[in-house]
Amino acid sequence: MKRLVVISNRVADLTKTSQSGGLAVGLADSLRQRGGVWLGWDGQTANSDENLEPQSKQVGDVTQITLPLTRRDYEEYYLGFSNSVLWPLFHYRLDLVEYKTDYLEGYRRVNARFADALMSSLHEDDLIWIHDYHLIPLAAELRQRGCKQRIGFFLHIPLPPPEMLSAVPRHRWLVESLLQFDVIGLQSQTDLNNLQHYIEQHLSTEVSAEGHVRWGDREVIAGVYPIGIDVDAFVEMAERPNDEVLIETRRREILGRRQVIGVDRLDYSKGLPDRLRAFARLLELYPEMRKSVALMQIATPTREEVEAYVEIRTELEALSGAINGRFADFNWTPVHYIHGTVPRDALAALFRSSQVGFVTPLRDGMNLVAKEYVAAQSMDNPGVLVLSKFAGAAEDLREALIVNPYDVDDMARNLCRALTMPLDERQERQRALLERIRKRDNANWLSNFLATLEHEISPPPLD
Ligand code: ADQ
Repeated sequence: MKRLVVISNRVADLTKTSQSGGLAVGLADSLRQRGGVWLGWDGQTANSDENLEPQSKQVGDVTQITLPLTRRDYEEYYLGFSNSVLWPLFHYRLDLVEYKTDYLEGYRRVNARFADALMSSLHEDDLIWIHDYHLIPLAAELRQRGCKQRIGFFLHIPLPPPEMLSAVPRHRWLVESLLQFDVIGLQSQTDLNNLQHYIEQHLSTEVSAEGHVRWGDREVIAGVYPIGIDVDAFVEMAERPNDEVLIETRRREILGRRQVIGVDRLDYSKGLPDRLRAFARLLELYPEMRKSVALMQIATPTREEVEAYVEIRTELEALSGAINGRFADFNWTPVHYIHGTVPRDALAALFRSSQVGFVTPLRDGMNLVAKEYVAAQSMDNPGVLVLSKFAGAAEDLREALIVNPYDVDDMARNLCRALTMPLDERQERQRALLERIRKRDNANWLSNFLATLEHEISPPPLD
């Protein structure tokens, strides 16, 4: 088995167990099995250019290499090009793009520094796997330095249609950089179609039905590898009693109240304002629902130095206050808004005790919360997933109630349908959804991607 070299913007904590969940843990397990290297930013900003040496640390068979960024790198590469240009653009939000030439320069500079730091650690037959939008030019930088190893790329976020992609200055350079990878992994068929259309329209190159692109003397494979979760670990966590959640659940049961749950990073792509409006609309359209249901929205702060994130926070606080002001009674608060993070075991228990998982992003690469909500349900009395049609997960999770996150009335009606759905229909949907998330779990994602990278085996077709 070849050694694996993973590069991502941030390096995950390699000492975490599968209970902590998430993609990082799956990748860390693969690294431990194969041995390898994980390289990324250490999360620190250095005050000067003098102290930018990579730091290397051995954790079992894995070498962890971290790099600091200067304050300027952080502003231009991370806050700037990555999160004020690529993130909004790739989430179809041209209105939020804030482009500056300095951002692009910073982005190229940091990618070049990542390449410099990596070159001396590479072995001849390593497999290199680069993650996400922060590092699109990294393969090109490595190739310029003579790297001949196979390099894969996985984009965790959506890839927009060519009409949008071409709004970013130097878009052609960006896509040509992508074609320096051997394998380009995307979350959904929509993303793959968008990439194919761009390549055909702007680079006048054909993409075969299997996703093969001939680019110069290189053969590149683009494919769909939907990311998943470690289902068993999540089921186990959700089944474990959690005293604090249990007390709240009992209280709700005594009062005959149901709970709708939303859990997200506080990001404008997650559709939170319209989600809250849809909940208010439910109370308006179906007055009998008042006092018998509440929405718990947990939103973790993120990227707070970018203006658009400050605005979304202010908007949500005002909205939840307004809804509570309008509908609350002395013994019932309709919206329970938590600006923070909840430990994963409590989260799993909260999913299990909530009758509806309300996942309504305006655009999302996949959305793992949708899969976690399904994994957490009991078969005796499962809840219902209400899912945006613009989440990558909606291509697969067809037994969810699929909604348009721009249509508040549609979301309110589907919330009502979820809250009144008979047990046998809920069980039928749950059975199908559970099978789907098991079929496309975290282990599957890893092995399919690595099979293409290592042996050029195409991913299994989506059904
Ligand atoms: P994210 O945008 O972060 O990921 P998501 O896929 O939902 O979105 O993953 C979030 C993870 O963080 C989940 O495991 C969730 O439980 C956890 N989490 C989120 N909010 C939390 C909170 N308030 N408290 C505790 N835990 C919380 C990006 C892309 C997605 C893609 C993933 C993986 O934007 O589309 O699915 O990467 O590729």
